[in-house]
Amino acid sequence: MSKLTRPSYTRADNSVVVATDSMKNTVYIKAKEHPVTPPELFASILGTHFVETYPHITTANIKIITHRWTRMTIDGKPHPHSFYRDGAETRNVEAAVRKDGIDISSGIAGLLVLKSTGSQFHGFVRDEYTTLPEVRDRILSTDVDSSWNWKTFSSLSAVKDAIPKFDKAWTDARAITMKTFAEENSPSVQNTMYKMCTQILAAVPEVETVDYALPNKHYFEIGMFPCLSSIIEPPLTFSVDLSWHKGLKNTGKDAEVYAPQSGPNGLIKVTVARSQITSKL
Ligand code: AZA
Repeated sequence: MSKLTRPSYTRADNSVVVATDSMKNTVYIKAKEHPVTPPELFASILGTHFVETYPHITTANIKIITHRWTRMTIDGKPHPHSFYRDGAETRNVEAAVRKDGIDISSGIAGLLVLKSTGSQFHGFVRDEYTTLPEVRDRILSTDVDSSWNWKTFSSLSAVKDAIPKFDKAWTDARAITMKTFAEENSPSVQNTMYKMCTQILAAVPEVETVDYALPNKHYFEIGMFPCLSSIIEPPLTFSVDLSWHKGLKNTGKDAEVYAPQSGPNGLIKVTVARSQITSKL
């Protein structure tokens, strides 16, 4: 909390509070008066309003979440006024607007992806805590949460100068994420997410750092349950396959039926900064 708004928390001095209800009204009015896209621009307009209107407000933190409304295709033609919610994916923007500059982070969240092959994970530490088998072919699935953090903008007018760059960066980051996920024979989530970061840094020169947070959403063939085997005393050879039913084979090369694992699963994170990899770009 800033020094100037601290008395509202410590001494119940509401004279420094801009009511949350007024904030809500401000969002509606600014949305009527200004463009709301790209979200980076609208976040900067809103934040600038707060720091310019209230001398004691030093930073306005704005978060915008954009949901996917995709136009319906009816009888092969785009419908003029009907849309559907196209998945849980969102485009997110966070702006910290100060009197002397604007920091913007743009991102994608909730993009659920799965590939049925073209992913491996082996060579990792094996010790008395390890049950995960080494695999050279696995299902890879994750819920993409990615953000790219822009160099500080000096003012709202610097954000306005950059308007065309925001949609392009989002399109590029989304395409890079999907293409790398789809085409690469991934040796690990760690390495694949690093490659995504370096490509986004190369595609968007105004971005300084890129973050990914990817949960590992495991799908195991029925017959391979490391989580179950871990509760059985060694040797860890316990398996529940389908052979009990007329000798059905569903492991290794015969695997066709897989079950998603409800967790807990790993969450793998990375931040790559341009300054760390400049020589490689
Ligand atoms: N990285 C992966 O790609 N897969 C995994 C990991 C990991 O660190 N841990 N379990 N499965």
